[in-house]
Amino acid sequence: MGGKATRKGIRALYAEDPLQADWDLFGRRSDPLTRRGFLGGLGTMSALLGAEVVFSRFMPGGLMPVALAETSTDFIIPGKHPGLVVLNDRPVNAETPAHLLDDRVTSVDRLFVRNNGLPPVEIDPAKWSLTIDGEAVEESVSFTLEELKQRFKHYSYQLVLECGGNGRSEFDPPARGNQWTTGAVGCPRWTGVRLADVLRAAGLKDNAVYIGYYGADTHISGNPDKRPISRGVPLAKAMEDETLIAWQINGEDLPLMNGYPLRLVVGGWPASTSGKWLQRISVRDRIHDGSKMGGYSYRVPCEPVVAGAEVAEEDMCIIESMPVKSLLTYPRSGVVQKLTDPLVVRGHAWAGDLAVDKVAVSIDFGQTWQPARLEKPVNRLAWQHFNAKITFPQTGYYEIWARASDDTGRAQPMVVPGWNPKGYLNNACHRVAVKVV
Ligand SMILES: Nc1nc2c(c(=O)[nH]1)N[C@H]1C(S)=C(S)[C@@H](COP(=O)(O)O)O[C@H]1N2
Ligand SMILES: [Mo]
Repeated sequence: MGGKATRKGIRALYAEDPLQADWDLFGRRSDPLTRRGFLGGLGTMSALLGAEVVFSRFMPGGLMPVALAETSTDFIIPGKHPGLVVLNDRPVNAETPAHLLDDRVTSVDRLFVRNNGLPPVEIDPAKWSLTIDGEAVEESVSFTLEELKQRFKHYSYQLVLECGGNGRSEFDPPARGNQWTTGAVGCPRWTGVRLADVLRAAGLKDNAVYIGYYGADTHISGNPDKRPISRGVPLAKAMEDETLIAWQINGEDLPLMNGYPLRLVVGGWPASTSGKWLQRISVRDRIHDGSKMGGYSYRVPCEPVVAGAEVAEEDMCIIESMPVKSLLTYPRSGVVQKLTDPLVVRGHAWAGDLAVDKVAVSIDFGQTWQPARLEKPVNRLAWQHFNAKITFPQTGYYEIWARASDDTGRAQPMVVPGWNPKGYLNNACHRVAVKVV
Protein backbone atom coordinates (compact mmCIF):
# COMPACT_ATOMS: atom_id res chain seq x y z
CA MET A 1 0.00 0.00 0.00
CA GLY A 2 1.14 3.50 -0.79
CA GLY A 3 0.57 4.74 2.73
CA LYS A 4 2.76 2.07 4.16
CA ALA A 5 5.48 2.67 1.64
CA THR A 6 5.48 6.34 2.56
CA ARG A 7 5.75 5.45 6.21
CA LYS A 8 8.68 3.15 5.52
CA GLY A 9 10.21 5.81 3.33
CA ILE A 10 10.06 8.30 6.11
CA ARG A 11 11.57 5.83 8.54
CA ALA A 12 14.38 5.04 6.16
CA LEU A 13 15.11 8.73 5.77
CA TYR A 14 15.24 9.16 9.50
CA ALA A 15 17.64 6.29 9.84
CA GLU A 16 20.02 7.36 7.13
CA ASP A 17 20.03 11.10 7.29
CA PRO A 18 20.41 12.70 10.68
CA LEU A 19 19.26 16.02 9.25
CA GLN A 20 15.89 14.47 8.52
CA ALA A 21 15.54 13.26 12.07
CA ASP A 22 13.15 14.76 14.50
CA TRP A 23 14.47 16.79 17.36
CA ASP A 24 13.19 17.30 20.82
CA LEU A 25 12.67 20.62 22.53
CA PHE A 26 16.30 20.79 23.58
CA GLY A 27 17.59 20.33 20.08
CA ARG A 28 18.61 16.74 20.80
CA ARG A 29 17.88 14.08 18.26
CA SER A 30 14.98 11.92 19.31
CA ASP A 31 14.72 8.44 17.91
CA PRO A 32 12.12 7.70 15.30
CA LEU A 33 9.35 5.18 15.58
CA THR A 34 10.34 1.62 15.04
CA ARG A 35 8.24 -1.52 14.98
CA ARG A 36 10.23 -2.84 17.90
CA GLY A 37 10.14 0.03 20.22
CA PHE A 38 7.59 2.38 21.63
CA LEU A 39 9.67 5.33 22.66
CA GLY A 40 7.01 7.49 24.23
CA GLY A 41 6.45 7.65 27.96
CA LEU A 42 3.79 5.79 29.88
CA GLY A 43 1.43 8.76 29.80
CA THR A 44 1.54 8.95 26.02
CA MET A 45 1.14 5.19 25.74
CA SER A 46 -1.94 5.19 27.98
CA ALA A 47 -3.43 8.11 26.13
CA LEU A 48 -2.95 6.29 22.84
CA LEU A 49 -4.34 3.02 24.15
CA GLY A 50 -7.24 4.85 25.78
CA ALA A 51 -6.57 2.92 28.98
CA GLU A 52 -4.04 2.70 31.71
CA VAL A 53 -1.36 0.02 31.32
CA VAL A 54 -2.06 -1.87 34.52
CA PHE A 55 1.18 -3.80 34.79
CA SER A 56 3.28 -1.09 33.26
CA ARG A 57 5.93 -1.71 35.88
CA PHE A 58 6.63 -5.09 34.27
CA MET A 59 6.79 -3.77 30.73
CA PRO A 60 10.22 -4.10 29.16
CA GLY A 61 11.60 -0.73 28.15
CA GLY A 62 10.89 0.14 24.55
CA LEU A 63 8.25 -2.58 24.04
CA MET A 64 5.52 -1.68 21.57
CA PRO A 65 2.12 -2.45 23.14
CA VAL A 66 0.60 -5.17 20.99
CA ALA A 67 -2.60 -3.14 20.56
CA LEU A 68 -0.49 -0.58 18.75
CA ALA A 69 1.93 -3.00 17.10
CA GLU A 70 -0.60 -5.53 15.82
CA THR A 71 -1.77 -3.49 12.87
CA SER A 72 -1.02 -3.46 9.21
CA THR A 73 0.37 0.04 9.63
CA ASP A 74 2.98 0.45 12.29
CA PHE A 75 1.29 2.94 14.52
CA ILE A 76 -2.28 4.06 14.79
CA ILE A 77 -3.61 6.78 17.03
CA PRO A 78 -6.94 5.60 18.48
CA GLY A 79 -9.79 7.47 16.84
CA LYS A 80 -7.59 8.50 13.92
CA HIS A 81 -7.57 7.17 10.39
CA PRO A 82 -4.90 4.45 9.97
CA GLY A 83 -3.59 6.32 6.92
CA LEU A 84 -2.28 9.21 9.01
CA VAL A 85 1.52 9.30 8.95
CA VAL A 86 3.05 9.48 12.39
CA LEU A 87 6.14 11.68 12.30
CA ASN A 88 6.99 11.41 15.97
CA ASP A 89 5.58 9.55 18.96
CA ARG A 90 6.99 11.71 21.72
CA PRO A 91 5.37 14.11 21.49
CA VAL A 92 2.74 12.66 19.16
CA ASN A 93 2.73 14.30 15.72
CA ALA A 94 0.85 12.90 12.74
CA GLU A 95 -0.09 14.30 9.35
CA THR A 96 -2.81 13.46 6.82
CA PRO A 97 -1.95 12.40 3.25
CA ALA A 98 -3.50 14.78 0.69
CA HIS A 99 -5.91 12.22 -0.78
CA LEU A 100 -7.43 11.67 2.67
CA LEU A 101 -8.37 15.35 2.84
CA ASP A 102 -10.70 15.15 -0.15
CA ASP A 103 -13.91 15.87 1.79
CA ARG A 104 -15.12 19.45 1.96
CA VAL A 105 -15.38 19.12 5.74
CA THR A 106 -12.43 17.35 7.36
CA SER A 107 -13.62 14.47 9.55
CA VAL A 108 -12.36 14.13 13.10
CA ASP A 109 -10.37 11.01 12.32
CA ARG A 110 -8.48 12.78 9.53
CA LEU A 111 -7.50 15.91 11.39
CA PHE A 112 -3.73 16.04 11.94
CA VAL A 113 -2.18 16.04 15.41
CA ARG A 114 0.57 18.36 16.51
CA ASN A 115 1.65 18.16 20.13
CA ASN A 116 4.49 20.15 21.66
CA GLY A 117 4.28 18.35 24.98
CA LEU A 118 2.39 15.56 26.70
CA PRO A 119 -1.41 15.75 26.66
CA PRO A 120 -3.22 15.63 30.00
CA VAL A 121 -4.06 12.03 30.89
CA GLU A 122 -6.99 12.20 33.29
CA ILE A 123 -9.66 14.68 32.30
CA ASP A 124 -12.90 15.12 34.22
CA PRO A 125 -15.04 17.43 32.09
CA ALA A 126 -17.31 18.10 35.09
CA LYS A 127 -14.36 19.65 36.91
CA TRP A 128 -12.87 21.50 33.93
CA SER A 129 -12.84 25.27 34.11
CA LEU A 130 -11.62 28.19 32.05
CA THR A 131 -10.17 31.23 33.77
CA ILE A 132 -9.89 34.66 32.16
CA ASP A 133 -7.26 36.80 33.85
CA GLY A 134 -4.34 39.05 33.07
CA GLU A 135 -3.19 42.68 33.44
CA ALA A 136 -5.91 43.92 31.14
CA VAL A 137 -9.16 42.39 32.46
CA GLU A 138 -11.47 44.20 34.87
CA GLU A 139 -11.80 41.11 37.00
CA SER A 140 -10.54 37.52 36.83
CA VAL A 141 -13.40 35.13 36.18
CA SER A 142 -13.71 31.37 35.89
CA PHE A 143 -16.35 29.38 34.05
CA THR A 144 -16.98 25.68 34.28
CA LEU A 145 -17.50 23.94 30.96
CA GLU A 146 -21.21 23.83 31.72
CA GLU A 147 -21.37 27.55 32.56
CA LEU A 148 -19.56 28.40 29.37
CA LYS A 149 -22.08 26.40 27.34
CA GLN A 150 -25.09 27.82 29.24
CA ARG A 151 -24.07 31.41 29.43
CA PHE A 152 -22.85 32.23 25.93
CA LYS A 153 -24.36 31.84 22.49
CA HIS A 154 -23.07 28.91 20.42
CA TYR A 155 -21.58 29.37 16.96
CA SER A 156 -20.35 26.88 14.37
CA TYR A 157 -17.84 27.71 11.64
CA GLN A 158 -15.69 25.72 9.30
CA LEU A 159 -12.19 27.03 10.01
CA VAL A 160 -8.82 26.12 8.51
CA LEU A 161 -6.32 24.85 11.05
CA GLU A 162 -2.83 24.73 9.55
CA CYS A 163 0.45 24.29 11.38
CA GLY A 164 2.92 27.09 10.65
CA GLY A 165 5.47 24.34 9.90
CA ASN A 166 3.34 22.56 7.29
CA GLY A 167 5.59 21.93 4.25
CA ARG A 168 8.78 22.18 6.33
CA SER A 169 10.26 19.01 4.79
CA GLU A 170 11.01 20.86 1.55
CA PHE A 171 13.28 23.54 2.94
CA ASP A 172 16.93 23.37 2.02
CA PRO A 173 19.06 23.57 4.09
CA PRO A 174 16.62 21.52 6.19
CA ALA A 175 14.99 22.98 9.24
CA ARG A 176 14.80 21.03 12.47
CA GLY A 177 11.42 19.91 13.72
CA ASN A 178 8.68 17.62 12.47
CA GLN A 179 9.22 17.04 8.77
CA TRP A 180 5.67 17.88 7.70
CA THR A 181 5.00 17.38 4.02
CA THR A 182 1.55 18.73 3.11
CA GLY A 183 -0.69 17.18 5.75
CA ALA A 184 -0.63 19.48 8.79
CA VAL A 185 -3.88 21.10 7.70
CA GLY A 186 -7.60 20.48 7.95
CA CYS A 187 -10.89 22.33 7.88
CA PRO A 188 -13.52 20.78 10.12
CA ARG A 189 -16.61 22.48 11.47
CA TRP A 190 -15.99 23.77 14.98
CA THR A 191 -18.64 24.57 17.56
CA GLY A 192 -18.17 26.73 20.61
CA VAL A 193 -18.60 30.23 21.95
CA ARG A 194 -16.99 33.41 20.71
CA LEU A 195 -13.82 34.32 22.54
CA ALA A 196 -14.97 37.96 22.21
CA ASP A 197 -18.18 37.27 24.18
CA VAL A 198 -16.25 35.61 26.98
CA LEU A 199 -13.64 38.36 27.13
CA ARG A 200 -16.35 41.03 27.23
CA ALA A 201 -18.01 39.23 30.12
CA ALA A 202 -14.74 39.48 32.05
CA GLY A 203 -14.42 43.14 31.04
CA LEU A 204 -11.54 44.46 28.95
CA LYS A 205 -9.44 47.33 30.17
CA ASP A 206 -8.12 50.05 27.85
CA ASN A 207 -4.60 48.64 28.03
CA ALA A 208 -5.60 45.26 26.49
CA VAL A 209 -3.49 44.48 23.40
CA TYR A 210 -2.96 40.70 23.20
CA ILE A 211 -4.28 37.42 24.60
CA GLY A 212 -2.25 34.38 25.64
CA TYR A 213 -3.51 30.86 26.30
CA TYR A 214 -2.50 28.23 28.82
CA GLY A 215 -3.34 24.54 28.35
CA ALA A 216 -3.23 21.48 30.59
CA ASP A 217 -0.49 19.63 28.70
CA THR A 218 2.89 19.21 30.34
CA HIS A 219 6.46 19.75 29.23
CA ILE A 220 8.19 16.74 27.73
CA SER A 221 11.04 17.08 30.24
CA GLY A 222 8.62 16.41 33.09
CA ASN A 223 9.55 19.76 34.62
CA PRO A 224 6.27 21.16 36.01
CA ASP A 225 7.63 24.72 35.87
CA LYS A 226 8.00 24.59 32.11
CA ARG A 227 5.16 24.88 29.62
CA PRO A 228 5.23 23.13 26.26
CA ILE A 229 3.58 26.10 24.59
CA SER A 230 1.62 29.23 25.53
CA ARG A 231 0.93 31.45 22.56
CA GLY A 232 -1.62 34.07 21.60
CA VAL A 233 -2.86 36.67 19.16
CA PRO A 234 -3.37 40.45 19.10
CA LEU A 235 -6.66 41.57 20.62
CA ALA A 236 -8.17 42.47 17.22
CA LYS A 237 -7.79 38.88 16.00
CA ALA A 238 -9.06 37.52 19.32
CA MET A 239 -12.22 39.65 19.00
CA GLU A 240 -13.15 38.46 15.49
CA ASP A 241 -16.51 36.71 15.18
CA GLU A 242 -14.91 33.46 14.02
CA THR A 243 -12.40 33.14 16.87
CA LEU A 244 -13.91 30.39 19.00
CA ILE A 245 -13.50 28.61 22.28
CA ALA A 246 -14.64 25.25 20.95
CA TRP A 247 -15.67 21.90 22.44
CA GLN A 248 -16.88 20.17 19.30
CA ILE A 249 -15.65 19.16 15.87
CA ASN A 250 -18.38 18.24 13.39
CA GLY A 251 -20.86 17.83 16.24
CA GLU A 252 -18.69 15.46 18.29
CA ASP A 253 -16.57 16.08 21.37
CA LEU A 254 -13.01 17.07 20.51
CA PRO A 255 -10.73 14.02 20.47
CA LEU A 256 -8.18 14.02 23.29
CA MET A 257 -5.32 14.57 20.84
CA ASN A 258 -7.05 17.64 19.38
CA GLY A 259 -7.58 19.33 22.72
CA TYR A 260 -10.47 17.68 24.63
CA PRO A 261 -12.44 19.08 26.34
CA LEU A 262 -11.85 22.70 25.23
CA ARG A 263 -9.64 24.60 22.83
CA LEU A 264 -9.15 27.87 21.03
CA VAL A 265 -9.64 27.97 17.28
CA VAL A 266 -8.07 30.95 15.53
CA GLY A 267 -8.83 30.41 11.85
CA GLY A 268 -6.30 31.55 9.25
CA TRP A 269 -3.41 32.00 11.68
CA PRO A 270 -0.69 29.46 12.46
CA ALA A 271 -2.45 26.67 14.35
CA SER A 272 0.01 27.16 17.21
CA THR A 273 -2.28 30.03 18.27
CA SER A 274 -5.20 27.60 18.67
CA GLY A 275 -4.48 26.45 22.21
CA LYS A 276 -5.60 22.93 23.13
CA TRP A 277 -6.74 21.61 26.56
CA LEU A 278 -7.58 25.24 27.29
CA GLN A 279 -7.63 26.23 30.97
CA ARG A 280 -6.70 29.87 31.06
CA ILE A 281 -6.62 32.93 28.82
CA SER A 282 -4.71 35.98 29.94
CA VAL A 283 -5.55 39.36 28.52
CA ARG A 284 -2.23 41.08 28.25
CA ASP A 285 -1.09 44.70 28.23
CA ARG A 286 1.85 43.68 26.00
CA ILE A 287 2.62 41.08 23.34
CA HIS A 288 2.13 37.77 25.11
CA ASP A 289 5.47 36.43 26.33
CA GLY A 290 4.57 32.77 26.94
CA SER A 291 6.51 29.74 25.78
CA LYS A 292 7.21 29.72 22.02
CA MET A 293 6.32 33.38 21.48
CA GLY A 294 9.97 34.46 21.20
CA GLY A 295 13.25 33.32 19.70
CA TYR A 296 12.87 31.28 16.53
CA SER A 297 9.51 29.69 17.41
CA TYR A 298 6.70 30.61 15.03
CA ARG A 299 8.74 33.59 13.91
CA VAL A 300 10.37 34.29 10.55
CA PRO A 301 12.98 36.83 9.48
CA CYS A 302 11.31 40.25 9.22
CA GLU A 303 13.24 40.77 5.96
CA PRO A 304 14.03 37.99 3.46
CA VAL A 305 17.36 36.20 4.01
CA VAL A 306 19.48 33.86 1.89
CA ALA A 307 19.01 30.15 2.54
CA GLY A 308 20.99 28.96 5.53
CA ALA A 309 21.66 32.46 6.86
CA GLU A 310 22.11 33.06 10.56
CA VAL A 311 19.44 35.47 11.69
CA ALA A 312 19.62 37.38 14.95
CA GLU A 313 16.63 36.89 17.26
CA GLU A 314 15.81 40.58 17.18
CA ASP A 315 15.39 40.34 13.41
CA MET A 316 12.66 37.72 13.72
CA CYS A 317 8.95 38.63 13.49
CA ILE A 318 5.87 36.75 14.75
CA ILE A 319 3.89 34.94 12.04
CA GLU A 320 0.37 36.33 11.71
CA SER A 321 -2.07 35.47 8.89
CA MET A 322 -1.01 32.38 6.88
CA PRO A 323 -0.22 32.72 3.15
CA VAL A 324 -2.38 31.58 0.21
CA LYS A 325 -2.16 27.85 -0.45
CA SER A 326 -3.91 24.96 -2.15
CA LEU A 327 -3.95 21.18 -2.00
CA LEU A 328 -4.92 18.70 -4.71
CA THR A 329 -6.91 16.00 -2.94
CA TYR A 330 -7.96 14.04 -6.04
CA PRO A 331 -6.44 12.18 -7.75
CA ARG A 332 -3.97 10.62 -5.39
CA SER A 333 -0.44 11.15 -6.64
CA GLY A 334 0.74 8.21 -8.73
CA VAL A 335 -2.58 7.28 -10.36
CA VAL A 336 -2.81 5.69 -13.77
CA GLN A 337 -5.31 7.38 -16.05
CA LYS A 338 -6.71 6.33 -19.43
CA LEU A 339 -6.00 8.79 -22.23
CA THR A 340 -9.60 8.61 -23.45
CA ASP A 341 -11.05 9.57 -20.04
CA PRO A 342 -11.13 13.19 -18.95
CA LEU A 343 -9.83 13.62 -15.42
CA VAL A 344 -11.66 15.85 -12.98
CA VAL A 345 -9.09 17.01 -10.44
CA ARG A 346 -10.16 18.66 -7.22
CA GLY A 347 -8.94 20.11 -3.97
CA HIS A 348 -9.15 23.02 -1.56
CA ALA A 349 -7.56 26.45 -1.35
CA TRP A 350 -7.26 28.90 1.54
CA ALA A 351 -5.54 32.21 2.23
CA GLY A 352 -5.21 32.96 5.95
CA ASP A 353 -7.37 35.99 6.82
CA LEU A 354 -8.09 36.61 3.12
CA ALA A 355 -10.30 34.85 0.61
CA VAL A 356 -9.06 32.87 -2.38
CA ASP A 357 -9.83 34.68 -5.62
CA LYS A 358 -8.81 32.08 -8.18
CA VAL A 359 -7.19 28.70 -8.65
CA ALA A 360 -5.53 27.48 -11.85
CA VAL A 361 -4.11 24.09 -12.78
CA SER A 362 -1.31 23.12 -15.14
CA ILE A 363 -0.25 19.79 -16.66
CA ASP A 364 2.83 21.16 -18.43
CA PHE A 365 5.01 22.27 -15.53
CA GLY A 366 3.48 25.71 -15.41
CA GLN A 367 3.83 26.65 -19.10
CA THR A 368 0.08 27.07 -19.47
CA TRP A 369 -2.66 27.35 -16.89
CA GLN A 370 -6.31 26.43 -16.99
CA PRO A 371 -8.71 28.14 -14.58
CA ALA A 372 -10.41 25.86 -12.07
CA ARG A 373 -14.00 26.27 -10.89
CA LEU A 374 -13.72 27.80 -7.43
CA GLU A 375 -16.45 27.76 -4.81
CA LYS A 376 -17.11 30.50 -2.30
CA PRO A 377 -16.18 29.64 1.30
CA VAL A 378 -19.11 28.42 3.44
CA ASN A 379 -18.07 31.12 5.89
CA ARG A 380 -15.13 33.47 6.32
CA LEU A 381 -11.85 31.60 7.03
CA ALA A 382 -13.09 28.27 5.62
CA TRP A 383 -11.17 26.67 2.78
CA GLN A 384 -12.66 26.80 -0.70
CA HIS A 385 -13.27 23.80 -2.90
CA PHE A 386 -12.03 23.80 -6.51
CA ASN A 387 -12.16 21.41 -9.45
CA ALA A 388 -11.07 21.33 -13.06
CA LYS A 389 -11.63 18.92 -15.92
CA ILE A 390 -8.38 17.97 -17.60
CA THR A 391 -7.78 16.18 -20.88
CA PHE A 392 -4.33 14.88 -21.74
CA PRO A 393 -2.86 15.30 -25.23
CA GLN A 394 -1.02 11.97 -25.27
CA THR A 395 0.10 9.10 -23.07
CA GLY A 396 2.98 9.63 -20.67
CA TYR A 397 3.92 11.04 -17.28
CA TYR A 398 2.36 14.28 -16.11
CA GLU A 399 2.35 16.42 -13.05
CA ILE A 400 -0.76 18.31 -12.16
CA TRP A 401 0.07 21.56 -10.46
CA ALA A 402 -2.41 23.76 -8.65
CA ARG A 403 -1.90 27.43 -7.96
CA ALA A 404 -4.18 29.66 -5.89
CA SER A 405 -4.24 33.47 -5.67
CA ASP A 406 -5.70 35.49 -2.84
CA ASP A 407 -7.99 38.48 -3.27
CA THR A 408 -5.09 40.92 -3.11
CA GLY A 409 -3.54 39.23 -6.18
CA ARG A 410 -0.81 37.31 -4.39
CA ALA A 411 -0.28 33.81 -5.83
CA GLN A 412 1.44 30.71 -4.51
CA PRO A 413 5.09 30.45 -5.55
CA MET A 414 6.15 27.61 -7.87
CA VAL A 415 9.22 26.91 -5.77
CA VAL A 416 9.74 26.77 -2.02
CA PRO A 417 9.49 30.36 -0.80
CA GLY A 418 11.62 32.41 1.61
CA TRP A 419 13.93 30.18 3.57
CA ASN A 420 13.68 30.73 7.32
CA PRO A 421 15.52 29.07 10.21
CA LYS A 422 12.60 26.93 11.45
CA GLY A 423 11.05 26.14 8.09
CA TYR A 424 7.69 27.89 8.37
CA LEU A 425 5.21 29.08 5.74
CA ASN A 426 6.03 26.85 2.77
CA ASN A 427 3.10 27.54 0.46
CA ALA A 428 4.68 26.29 -2.79
CA CYS A 429 2.32 24.82 -5.39
CA HIS A 430 1.16 21.28 -4.72
CA ARG A 431 2.06 18.69 -7.38
CA VAL A 432 0.46 15.37 -8.16
CA ALA A 433 1.88 12.72 -10.51
CA VAL A 434 -0.31 11.07 -13.15
CA LYS A 435 0.64 8.36 -15.62
CA VAL A 436 -1.57 8.45 -18.70
CA VAL A 437 -1.85 5.19 -20.66
N1 LIG B 1 -1.93 23.25 24.68
C1 LIG B 1 -1.42 23.08 23.45
N2 LIG B 1 -2.01 23.71 22.41
C2 LIG B 1 -1.53 23.55 21.16
C3 LIG B 1 -0.37 22.78 20.91
C4 LIG B 1 0.23 22.12 22.02
O1 LIG B 1 1.22 21.40 21.88
N3 LIG B 1 -0.32 22.30 23.26
N4 LIG B 1 0.15 22.71 19.64
C5 LIG B 1 -0.19 23.82 18.77
C6 LIG B 1 0.25 23.63 17.39
S1 LIG B 1 1.87 24.01 17.05
C7 LIG B 1 -0.62 23.25 16.41
S2 LIG B 1 -0.12 23.11 14.79
C8 LIG B 1 -2.03 22.93 16.73
C9 LIG B 1 -2.38 21.54 16.24
O2 LIG B 1 -3.70 21.23 16.52
P1 LIG B 1 -4.21 19.74 16.35
O3 LIG B 1 -3.25 18.83 17.07
O4 LIG B 1 -5.58 19.71 16.89
O5 LIG B 1 -4.20 19.44 14.87
O6 LIG B 1 -2.32 23.00 18.11
C10 LIG B 1 -1.69 24.07 18.78
N5 LIG B 1 -2.17 24.16 20.14
MO1 LIG C 1 2.08 24.00 14.73
